[in-house]
Amino acid sequence: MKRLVRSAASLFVVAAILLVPAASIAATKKVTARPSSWGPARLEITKGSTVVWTNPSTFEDHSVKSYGGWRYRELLGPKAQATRRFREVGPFKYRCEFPSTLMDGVCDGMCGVVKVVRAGWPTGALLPAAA
Ligand SMILES: [Cu+2]
Repeated sequence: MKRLVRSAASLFVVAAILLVPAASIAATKKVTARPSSWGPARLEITKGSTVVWTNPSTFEDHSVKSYGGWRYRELLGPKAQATRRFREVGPFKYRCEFPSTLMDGVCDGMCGVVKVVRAGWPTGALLPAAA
């Protein structure tokens, strides 16, 4: 019985360690439209996280338009925001159409990328000790 309690307790510890990273890593990150760039232009998030693009301007229009193999387009009018949850791993490139240019797959101007990576162990995580 004592042995059963102990293994149940260690199972609980292992379950707690496995559950915490998944729950704590997916997050919501903000990207701000500046007059001619994104802040930050390069964002790394974990799979399942959400990006919120915001336009703080009261008079400028921006847009979030995908390129390079995925489809997304939202107009970001003054004070507007656009939200997307990223469920797949990969680089997701986008640009604002005012202003940026796209030539031969290369963006110049107001360009950004969301790099989505798999959720991993948080820094300093303790691995369960071998039995
Ligand atoms: Cu813009």
